[in-house]
Amino acid sequence: MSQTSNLSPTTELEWTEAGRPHPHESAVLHVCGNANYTDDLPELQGTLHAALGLSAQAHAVIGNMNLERVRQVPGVVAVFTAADFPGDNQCGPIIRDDPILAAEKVHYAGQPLFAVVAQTHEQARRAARLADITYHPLPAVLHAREADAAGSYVLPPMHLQRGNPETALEQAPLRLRGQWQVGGQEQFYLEGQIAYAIPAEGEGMHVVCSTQHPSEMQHVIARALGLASHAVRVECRRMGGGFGGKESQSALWAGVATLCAHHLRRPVKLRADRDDDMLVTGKRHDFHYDYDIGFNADGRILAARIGMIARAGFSADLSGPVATRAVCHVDNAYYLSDVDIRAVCARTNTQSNTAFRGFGGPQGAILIEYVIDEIARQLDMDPLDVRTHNFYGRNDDEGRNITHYGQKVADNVIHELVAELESSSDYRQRRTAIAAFNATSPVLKKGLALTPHKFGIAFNVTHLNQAGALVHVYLDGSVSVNHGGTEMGQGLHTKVAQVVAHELGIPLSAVRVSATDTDKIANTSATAASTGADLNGKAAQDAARQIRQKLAQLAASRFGGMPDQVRFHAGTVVCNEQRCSFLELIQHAYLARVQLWSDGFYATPDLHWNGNTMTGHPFSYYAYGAAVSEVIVDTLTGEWKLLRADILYDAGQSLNPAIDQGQIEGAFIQGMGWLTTEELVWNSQGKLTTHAPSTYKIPAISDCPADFRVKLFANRNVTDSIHRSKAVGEPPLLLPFSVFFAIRDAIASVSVHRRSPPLTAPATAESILRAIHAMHTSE
Ligand code: MTE
Ligand code: LUZ
Ligand code: MOS
Repeated sequence: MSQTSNLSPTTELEWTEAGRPHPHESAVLHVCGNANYTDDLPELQGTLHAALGLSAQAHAVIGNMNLERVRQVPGVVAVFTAADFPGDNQCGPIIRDDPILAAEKVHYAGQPLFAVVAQTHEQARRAARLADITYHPLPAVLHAREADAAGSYVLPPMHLQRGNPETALEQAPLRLRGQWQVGGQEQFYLEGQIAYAIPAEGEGMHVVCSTQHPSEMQHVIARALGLASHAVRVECRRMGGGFGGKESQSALWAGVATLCAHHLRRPVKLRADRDDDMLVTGKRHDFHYDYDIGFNADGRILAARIGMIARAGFSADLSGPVATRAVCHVDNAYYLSDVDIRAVCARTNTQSNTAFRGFGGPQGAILIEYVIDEIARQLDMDPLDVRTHNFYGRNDDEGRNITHYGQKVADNVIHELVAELESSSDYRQRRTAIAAFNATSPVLKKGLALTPHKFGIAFNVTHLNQAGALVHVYLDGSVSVNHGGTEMGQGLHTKVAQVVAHELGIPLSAVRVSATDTDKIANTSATAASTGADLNGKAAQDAARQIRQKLAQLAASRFGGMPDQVRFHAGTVVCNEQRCSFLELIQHAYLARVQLWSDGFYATPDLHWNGNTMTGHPFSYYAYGAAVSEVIVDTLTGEWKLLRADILYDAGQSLNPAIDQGQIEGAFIQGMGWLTTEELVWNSQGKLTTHAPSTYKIPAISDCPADFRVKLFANRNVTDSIHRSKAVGEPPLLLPFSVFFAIRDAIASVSVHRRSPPLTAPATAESILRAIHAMHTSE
């Protein structure tokens, strides 16, 4: 599928386990089916299985909950409701507005009301359908604009202003106003939500679950059961994908499984089937925009007034930081001098929307790309030229390098990166060739687009930017690492192991990362915001460095010379022109009673944020990228295909170019699904009707372009990140903006005028056809 990438090892590193394209640490286990996910663990004797009973109504007071028929199903052991929590029935990650099991009222169709525990998974699922529940319906608000009109929000509105947007808008020679929207997206991790709760001694609890945030699970469970945190141990070896959907919303499943296990003192597993998973959990926020833009004849944006409505769903969950990230990404790669941005989190009677790869960043950035696409059509310019006219200034261009929230862009490479991609992708020649093709092809139309991105790296909630690690060196020279990050397929454990191997000068095969475990590292942050390797890599480096320093002192005392001149290299220790193996030094250290394990800690420096003024320095650095996509659209059916995609991504000095390439490809295809085929549909009663792969279409391998060229941009982080690398998890999700705008470009070609196709996201085949129809009818 993929072709080239610059896999050359980094030059500056003298020992290169970091920076090399090592395979994922579990690659062999993955392909052999031997990697253990939570549901693969051997079940303990006496294990019971739980299922959830879900609300049939979107908004109602719960009348009578008759669970007799549920209890009578053969195999059923117990039924639990909100009243059974000894502690706090609450899983809201920031604000406590999120019950684990609904009490008194239901706020969306699909909200869990009770849990039934049975001998088998199948029995529990069947029983859960048999409840007799009466509801006293309340008016349900299902649409974001409806909630906005009613002023119904889950959080106070946000506002950011810079310069004098009113005057700048009035004085701008040209003006563009409108509304637009992008849809939500289901995370569709292949492994669904699951928790396995095992009672431990006393009232203790050991919970194995699929979560990006073991510490948060520990806290939710401890509060729900009225226990101290030290009584609850949460463990996760790996997830079969999280994509943000297991950052906060694994808590409901962990909370319910543990509630059942607590009362029954037996192990209880709660595994969501796909329909329940999609009906219960929140998704990417759909966004609804109002924009008013002032610009000039060169296509330069002079002023912008932007309103964003994020559909939060029934509770706050992570909507606050999601909306903040959206506000901080409406600039994407462009300098916006005078802006007025408002963002609200609309309260609707639907699932509580949550983190999803990009975390509001894509929803912020795509709006300005849409605006630029509109400006280009209005001025009859190539959209790429409008883009480059609006880029942030180069780093020495004082005045055009401060973001609307006040952070200086000190690492801008977008000019060079886009120039390189424009040339390597033959953008201009292909533009001409496509125009010629379209002129002679009445039904099939091609389209082309290049879109850039700039993505801020760090949790925008400053205190979350911390991490811890433990490194243990054993007497056979093997090394065990544990850190607060979780593995969801993104290759975090591989990268952290590479950092430790590099630090100790040993081969990667000598290092193993063990399961994330709240008994090992306390008070961890979610593995999110693409910061997994930045934070945990630095923490593990800190731990490994402390061990290396002790070993260096020992080597110097044995061989002479200075400790800081001791070299650890390829399993060998070189000191004062003498050498011994790492293993010999370890054994010597043990006999000399030197500590061979250490903890490590890292807190990202120089971050601050004022939530009231929405200004500060929320990001450690920016990751840049750009993509060129070429599509072909069948104007009679609305079907289309991505023919070729060229990507250039700035991973700084990549920790692992092979893993980064996989992340870029995966994010690109996932983002393409969001903007094209993935459509969430709720019926007029507020029930999600697209709750299985039969009705919700994620991309398949056949949707990947036959010609897919992914390259890493030669760069080095100016910020002191781990080995000067840059994050890669989320930013490439913005690259398939180019697919959406290429489709729009193809549609525009059916009209001789350069008019704007009315196209919102997702651009499903139906909406593509509607846009084509509109182009014909209004000609
Ligand atoms: N890659 C895989 N294979 N599976 C995932 O669930 N999640 C993404 C990204 N890449 C994800 C993934 C998201 S939402 C984030 S925030 C990052 O990985 C988290 O990991 P990192 O910080 O270690 O990059
Ligand atoms: N901020 C952010 C967050 O930028 N990304 C996240 O994933 C996140 N999660 C929780 C709180 N703030
Ligand atoms: Mo990723 S959305 O920050 O889990």
